Amino acid sequence: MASNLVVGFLAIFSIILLLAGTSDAWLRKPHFYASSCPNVEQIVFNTMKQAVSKEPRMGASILRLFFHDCFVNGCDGSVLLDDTPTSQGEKMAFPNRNNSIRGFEVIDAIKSNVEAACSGTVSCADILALAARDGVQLLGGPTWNVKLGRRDARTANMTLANLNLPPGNAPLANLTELFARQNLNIREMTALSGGHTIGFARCTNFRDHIYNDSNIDPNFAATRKASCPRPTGTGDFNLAPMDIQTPNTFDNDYYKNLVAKRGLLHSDQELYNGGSQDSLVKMYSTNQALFFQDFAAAMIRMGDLKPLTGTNGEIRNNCRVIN
Ligand code: HEM
Ligand SMILES: *[C@@H]1O[C@H](CO)[C@@H](O)[C@H](O)[C@H]1NC(C)=O
Ligand SMILES: *[C@@H]1O[C@H](CO)[C@@H](O)[C@H](O)[C@H]1NC(C)=O
Ligand SMILES: *[C@@H]1O[C@H](CO)[C@@H](O)[C@H](O)[C@H]1NC(C)=O
Ligand SMILES: CC(=O)N[C@H]1CO[C@H](CO)[C@@H](O)[C@@H]1O
Repeated sequence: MASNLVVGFLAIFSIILLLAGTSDAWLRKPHFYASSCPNVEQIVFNTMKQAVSKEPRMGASILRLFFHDCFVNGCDGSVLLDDTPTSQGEKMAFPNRNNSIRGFEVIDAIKSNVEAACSGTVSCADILALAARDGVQLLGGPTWNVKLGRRDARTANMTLANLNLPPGNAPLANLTELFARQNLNIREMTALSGGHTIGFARCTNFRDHIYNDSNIDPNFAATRKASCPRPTGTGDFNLAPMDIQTPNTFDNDYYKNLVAKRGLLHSDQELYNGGSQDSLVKMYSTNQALFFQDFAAAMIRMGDLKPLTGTNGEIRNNCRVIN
């Protein structure tokens, strides 16, 4: 009897410890809006579906938007804020500027559809987290449960965006450090980089790699040079697919390309250049299921970054401006 009681207490006690110990106790998965906005996931999905069928690249652009939100003070919708005369947003940070990050109109459309159904309830940060998940799935990738309950920042920080967002010419050590800063390990970094199986990059971001680096397939380099002239300032905005085979399909081609030395960015090829990530890249290149599993898990971890919860922040009425 007495020992049963002790065992029971121990069990309850360890459950409490477990709950207190999980880093994600703050977000109720995934039913945060179950009574306040029961259709939110459907509304986001339907609007994303329309946007992606109109322009498949939008799935990629929204995924990147979420990444750039989370790496600057957590997933708090800060990246969505426009500049105002008195406060600078993050849209002019170097990795974001000149409309390199895009998809704001789609987020606006989702927000207005969500507001029509449940006014003043769902944060822009949560909308972005859901939309990124849906974009990946709509292009053929994995899906996952998005933890909800984030609130929106009342500030943005362009300086921090410049410091925290990885540049396309970064070496492996720098990439590793930038992800470690966000408590993401190197395996999670390599999995998340698989986001580059969709979307496009500008000549200005891969010019040096195709003209100056030697760890690149010469035929691939020649193909890319055809639409990315050498002199700076010429064709800077010309686009190339991050995955030369299927830029609108979320698959494991990114890793196959790295193994074949067809990474588009210098930073991409750093993951398969004789270093610590070679074996994982090789594994993902032959095991898409493993990549999908790791990618989904890492997206959830990235989505957990420094959330505003409770009464912190706000639920923005318009994703571009604070209330
Ligand atoms: C590992 C470090 C990373 C670096 C250095 C990097 C860098 C870049 C660069 C330079 C571009 C092209 C931007 C342009 O030319 O306008 C790009 C595009 C993109 N990135 Fe990353 N990125 C990284 C990680 C990630 C992660 C973690 C994700 C998402 C999970 C992601 C998703 C994307 C997507 C989807 C695009 C294409 C966007 C579009 O077509 O609109 N990237 N990235
Ligand atoms: C923005 O981030 C930088 C770098 O962490 C920090 O020094 C600065 O105080 C931040 N600015 C604001 C307005 O929070
Ligand atoms: C890599 O990190 C070092 C040290 O922080 C920095 O000086 C250098 O500019 C970075 N290089 C790139 C290409 O980001
Ligand atoms: C390649 O390297 C040379 C020498 O360091 C440099 O002048 C040039 O700007 C680099 N980039 C390209 C696209 O040639
Ligand atoms: C290629 C390029 O960088 N173009 C523009 C990007 O945005 C800055 C700031 O607005 C402009 O000065 C550049 O000309």
